[in-house]
Parts: sequence; structure tokens; C-alpha cells
Amino acid sequence: MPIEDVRGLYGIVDLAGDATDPRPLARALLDGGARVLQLRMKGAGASAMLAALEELRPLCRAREATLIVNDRLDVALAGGADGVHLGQDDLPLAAARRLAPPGFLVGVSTHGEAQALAAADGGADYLGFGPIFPTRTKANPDPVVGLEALARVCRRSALPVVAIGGIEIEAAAEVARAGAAAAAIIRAVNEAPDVVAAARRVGAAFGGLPSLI
Ligand code: TZP
Ligand code: MG
Repeated sequence: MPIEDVRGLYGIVDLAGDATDPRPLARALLDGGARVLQLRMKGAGASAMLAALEELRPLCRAREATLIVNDRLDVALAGGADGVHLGQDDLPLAAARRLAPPGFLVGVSTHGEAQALAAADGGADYLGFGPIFPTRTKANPDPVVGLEALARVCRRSALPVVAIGGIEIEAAAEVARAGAAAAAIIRAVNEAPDVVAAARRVGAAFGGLPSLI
């Protein structure tokens, strides 16, 4: 995918249980305008992740959306995803680059300016940055970084920055004004009564907004 596709809502298909069908949520996020989907299955084994990835790949291909796998480069490569999203405790970026083919996207979660700049220097394709606000979705989250740190990282990095953590629909415009390319949101979108409408509102918050930075 072109890196510019990391824009607006970065949808996360967050599956709590191994047996959950990922397609209804994925379809709703795509219908709501998400151009990127990440498969996130904390605690799941590789075969359950691969099975979910097999379901998601045709949906994303049909919409020309980018498909990223959280944490697991092996699953991402085996399942024909477009990229992987690595946390600070996952495979290091340099090692992932050695294994991944040219053009394969590698995003890195960062939780402070030093980590963000290190990931950019190390050749990440995009930066995750957060948690911007308090979140209950992630177990043991890093300390909240806030909007000002987000704005500083966006100013200092030439890479797209994907803001994450506790972002409400109403806060998406502030996140966009801070300079983020996209907002990765789990609870406020995936648990909204109307997921498609919630996703659309996030995309609209990023559309045509002049950066104040
Ligand atoms: N990484 C940092 S915060 C977070 C992740 C995966 C959870 C984001 O979920 P929510 O529900 O949008 O706070
Ligand atoms: Mg991770």
C-alpha cells in the first residue's frame, strides 16, 4: 500500500476470543471508510491468527485496503498481509526488516519521543504513538503521553504518526490537528452502537482539516 493510505481511521479488528468471526467488524470498518485494518488477537496462537487473516485478506483486497498484523511477523508473512505492527517487546525493527520482503510495511508502537525518533531512524514505515489518553483496552498500558507530546512527535518525524489510546470520536479532530496521520481506535469505534457511522465520523475529522502545527 502507499504509505499515504495510513490516513483517517486506522481500524483495529480486535478479537478477544479465538473463535470470533472477524468479518462483520472488518466489513463495518471498511464500510465506514477505513483504508487500513490491523488484526489484533492478544493471547491467540499463530494458527488462530492465520485463520482470521485468511478471512480478512479477501475483504481488504476487494476494497484495496491495507492489512496489517499486530505483533507477529511470521503470521503476517505466512498469511500474505501487507505489513506488521511491532511493539517495543516484539521482534526488533532491524530483525523484522531482515526477514520482510521489500515494500512490506513495518509500523512500530512508541510511547515517548525518544522511542519515536529511534523507530524513525531505524526505518519504520509509520509510527504508532500513545497512549494519547487513558485507555482500559490495553493491559498494562504505558503512561499517557497526551496531545502535546503527540504534536511534538508529529513535528519532528517525517513519517506518518498513528495516534492510539483512549481516543473518543469527539477527540479525533484534536488528534488530527496535532498532526497525526491517523487515529487507531478500538473501544469508541468497535463498541459504538453504529460502527459504520462512528468510523465515518473519525474519517471526517481528518478530512480537509488544516494542520494547526
Ligand atoms: N496500544 C496503546 S493503547 C491501545 C493499544 C493497542 C488500546 C487502544 O484502544 P482504545 O480502546 O481505543 O483505547
Ligand atoms: Mg505488540
